[in-house]
Amino acid sequence: MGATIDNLLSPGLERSCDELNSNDLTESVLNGDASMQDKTVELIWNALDNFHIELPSWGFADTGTRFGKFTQAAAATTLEGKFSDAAHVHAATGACPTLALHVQWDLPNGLKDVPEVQDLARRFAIRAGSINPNVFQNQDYKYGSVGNPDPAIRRMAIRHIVECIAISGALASRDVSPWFADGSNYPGTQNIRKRIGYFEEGLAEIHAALKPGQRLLIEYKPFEPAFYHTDIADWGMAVLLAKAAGPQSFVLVDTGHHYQSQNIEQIVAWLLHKNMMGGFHFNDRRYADDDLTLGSIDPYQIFRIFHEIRIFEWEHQCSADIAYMVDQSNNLKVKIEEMIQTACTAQELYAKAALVNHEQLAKLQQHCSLVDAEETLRGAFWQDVRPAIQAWRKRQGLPEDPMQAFRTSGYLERITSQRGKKKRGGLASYA
Ligand SMILES: [Mn+2]
Repeated sequence: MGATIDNLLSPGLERSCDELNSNDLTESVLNGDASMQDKTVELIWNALDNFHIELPSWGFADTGTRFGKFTQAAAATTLEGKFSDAAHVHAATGACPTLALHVQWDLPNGLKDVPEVQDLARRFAIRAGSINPNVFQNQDYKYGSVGNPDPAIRRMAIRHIVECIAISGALASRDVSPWFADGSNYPGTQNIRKRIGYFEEGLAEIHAALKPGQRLLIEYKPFEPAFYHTDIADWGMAVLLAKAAGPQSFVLVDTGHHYQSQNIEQIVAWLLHKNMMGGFHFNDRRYADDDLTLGSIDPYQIFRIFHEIRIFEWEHQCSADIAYMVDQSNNLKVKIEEMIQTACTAQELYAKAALVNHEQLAKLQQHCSLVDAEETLRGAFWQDVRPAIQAWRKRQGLPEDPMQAFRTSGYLERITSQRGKKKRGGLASYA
């Protein structure tokens, strides 16, 4: 562990807002301040060199709302299609080298499907990412999975997640991230404490199956589909269960899984402080778990989360071991375009967070210079990082405009025609 806040501080530092604002990239360019511009570009490039965000395989398939779904001719119907689509997003952005897999949808035969996934990963140069068990879809899970009062159902759920750990091991992917829909809809219908015990027991057994280096990421959600109580409803419950499970267990923060107005970056700060921050499922929302495109509603929220991570890393002089993943469900935008938009937005917001002057901020916080501290944060957020990101892309041999490059590649037209024909053919056979 490196420098602490205290030994980074030097007394008597107070800067005016005007001085702080002179850090603005646009202004420094206008003033011909080449060194400031170079430093800003260097910060952004270093940040992007080390920033990756994992795409969800289900983001390329036809998914929808609980009221129905609007299908797209170009949506992937096979795992090969999902890998191929993900490879195009990565080729356009350079930010998405891994694909999260959902066992029930992508590996319906479990371990037997591993060779096919390995083959696809090689062919498309996209690595298998986090493995997502499914203990919420089968009819057996009507009253819960690991929290079900029926020991046979609990056993079935545990066995499934243990198999997912084996799949993850075989694919050399690191994280297994179960989400539990477990809960109840009416007061008095379930014993909440008994179910806590089932989760403690079940997760400990699951944890025991982890090999060295593997991680179990526990995701929480306050409500939906359960509307009275959810067994893992918030980050505190997730931390306690992860701690009870064992040292390779961490918490997964899905940005859509919070009550309105909850301070998510504070949760992130706590998880970092307690060394329990495992990963993110990024998405945006206006009301509940809306699964909208990252940064589409509140980009400042995502920036603030990235800032908490960056300042933690600066204080500890290390990089936090966090899996950045996308978990979105979009059925209106063109799916691949939405993923390119997501990856680019994530890069922009991460780059902005990299521009916060941590040394200056620490001093201002220590002196309770409220306006100046806040302006230090806001100043970074409002910088236009896009020219520097464009330059980074050029240096990486990536297209300078990822969306434009994708649109001119002809890929969308090709898959729309090929997959559309197959789908129409499929429907025709029922006629
Ligand atoms: Mn999620």
